[in-house]
Amino acid sequence: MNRMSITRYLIEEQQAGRINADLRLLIEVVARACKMISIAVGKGALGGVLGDAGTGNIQGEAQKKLDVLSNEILLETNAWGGHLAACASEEMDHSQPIPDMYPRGNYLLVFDPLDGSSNIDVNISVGTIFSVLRCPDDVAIVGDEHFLQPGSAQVAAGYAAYGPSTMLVLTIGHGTHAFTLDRELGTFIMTRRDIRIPEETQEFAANVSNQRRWETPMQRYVGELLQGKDGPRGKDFNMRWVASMVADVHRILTRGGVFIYPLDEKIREQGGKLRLLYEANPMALLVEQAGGAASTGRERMLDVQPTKLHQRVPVFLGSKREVEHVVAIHREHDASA
Ligand code: AHM
Ligand code: MG
Repeated sequence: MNRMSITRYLIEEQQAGRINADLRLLIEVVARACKMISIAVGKGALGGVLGDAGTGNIQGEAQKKLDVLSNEILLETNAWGGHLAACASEEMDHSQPIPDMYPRGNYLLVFDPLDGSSNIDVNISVGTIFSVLRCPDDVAIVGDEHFLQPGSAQVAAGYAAYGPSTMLVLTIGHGTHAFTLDRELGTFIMTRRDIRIPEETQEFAANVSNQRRWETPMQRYVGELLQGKDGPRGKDFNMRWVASMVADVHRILTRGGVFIYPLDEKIREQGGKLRLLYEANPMALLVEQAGGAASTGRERMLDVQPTKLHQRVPVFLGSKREVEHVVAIHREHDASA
């Protein structure tokens, strides 16, 4: 059988001049870290990894044991290879430069080590999301400010989904490709090349329990979806919400759909629920590279200039026509306001 391992894929991309050796190593190391996290997630209660860590992160969220463990795995595996200048994470207040005893590289890695934490203890899919940026030249001490680059500057992005199978979905800016972990070999094998998200969809993902607090355009939008055939859209819509962004986005990359996490009154001050640098941006790049679209409702996601490491944004992404529809509804609303 002619199977394309992630190593072979990356070497061929390097030979084609699309990535250099350092970026190849970086992605291989992240993939290895994801395998380690996958093993820990898979052990569940038998591994003693479920439950709260008893600590909180800068976002005021209680950390789970697996949040902390996954963060440590990503930091440790990436510390010594010489490919990184610094890491930043959902679980750390500030970015962390590579320790002085190790060689320093030219890339910045930012990640959500275990996304969908509320699903850990109930045995539902969770994932790891990551984004790679270039460290600006001539930086002596790397700090949070160097991570504040728009999503269009990402040189690679991806996620690992820890579901019935473990998958790694990756883009280096040349299409979005999916790899499935062969557990016997311990190798990620390409199982979908050049994923294309259908442009039209009849499926949406939203936490509709927040509907009454959403901004007016989104109340209207979802209201119209729920009216189905009898409403202005003239067709029925199905709804799915895993509450693990990785799992919801993976479904959309597989069969289309639109994912929405709008601004609501409860989170207005924070600017949204999902974080720009390590949730929205990597997913936006993967989705755009698969022919979909990603927006804040008012701006292309990848054009947003970040001002804070843990900045939050409203998120609308997935099938292109549906995201365009969401953007049009925001535009009409803002024009009439
Ligand atoms: P987390 O990174 O702390 O797990 O939070 C992000 C998660 C996303 O995976 C998911 O889309 C969303 O939060 C679910 O939010 P809610 O619980 O409000 O439905
Ligand atoms: Mg998250």
